[in-house]
Amino acid sequence: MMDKLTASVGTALDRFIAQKQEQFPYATGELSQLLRDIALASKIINREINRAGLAGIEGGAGAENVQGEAQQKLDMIADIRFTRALSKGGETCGIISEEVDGIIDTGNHHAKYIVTIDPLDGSSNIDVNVLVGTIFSIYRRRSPIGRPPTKEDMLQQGTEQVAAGYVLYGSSTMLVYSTGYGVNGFTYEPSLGEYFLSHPNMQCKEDGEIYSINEGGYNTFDEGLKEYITACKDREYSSRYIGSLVGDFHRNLLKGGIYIYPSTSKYKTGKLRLLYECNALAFLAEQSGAMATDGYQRILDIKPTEFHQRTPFYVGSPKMVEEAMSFLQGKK
Ligand code: AHM
Ligand code: MG
Repeated sequence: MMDKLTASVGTALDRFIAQKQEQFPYATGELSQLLRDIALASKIINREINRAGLAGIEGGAGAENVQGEAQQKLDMIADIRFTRALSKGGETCGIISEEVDGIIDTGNHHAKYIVTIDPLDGSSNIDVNVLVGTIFSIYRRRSPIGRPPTKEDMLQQGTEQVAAGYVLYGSSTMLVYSTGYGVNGFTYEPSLGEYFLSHPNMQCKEDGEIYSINEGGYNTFDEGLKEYITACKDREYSSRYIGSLVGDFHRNLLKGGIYIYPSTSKYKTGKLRLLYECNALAFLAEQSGAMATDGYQRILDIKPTEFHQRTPFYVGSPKMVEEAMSFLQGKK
């Protein structure tokens, strides 16, 4: 496919985006600009995260987000930075953010695109200096150009994504994204202030030996899932759980494995959000040969009804996801 043909390691992100645009003669450059806006905002967040302890901006801000979870200061900073970058960039007409209840109207009513975003996922990990991430999806608006974004623009099925990605603020910072022609990963070089292609055409292994799940909820898991976990233990698979979705997903993408956030007694429909966590990662998963379901159906086929709706999430190497689903559904 297009992305796979020209990608060469070391290419700067800006150049890579420009090359991709040239391969599509009718492309207007708006999506390219939007991706650049996200990359720029991520660089600013990266700077804030790296100096979080020093700047005394670590820790809770004393407020709660729309889902009643303690908001970290950096959550809010990330939300503001991304909203500002997307608004000023001019290509996005509406945003759904984890940190905000309703639609964020950027005022760019002539813009074509919608963005759903978790500006800082895994933010409870900041206090303990563990990696965090940003997750985003991009859709084309459904409503006519020139008007404010609508609910229908925002509640699109995952199959409608035109691009999706994440930024991993880890031991190095990476931007991983797809426009539907494979998945490419870029590593940030802070002294140059630029992302460079380091992981072209990322492919998830068909099978793996790592399972990632918060086993604290084990007693409330469905019986079938308990049996799957037991099967993983019987085979002495490795258990790895960072508690930062982007990090757990990224590791499994590189090494093979499965990540599960199931239905528990605390989170009956799972904890993760369809619009700005699961759909983006499901898109990347499928683009890399991995699989993403809610245990019963494909994540990308779920028709969203609410902005902040949650779903159980089974994602990773296809053989592992299929087996976990068989156990869950009592077929094994
Ligand atoms: P957040 O968006 O409020 O940060 O929550 C999402 C995070 C994921 O990154 C992670 O996989 C999960 O919550 C961990 O939850 P738990 O502590 O219940 O295992
Ligand atoms: Mg979050």
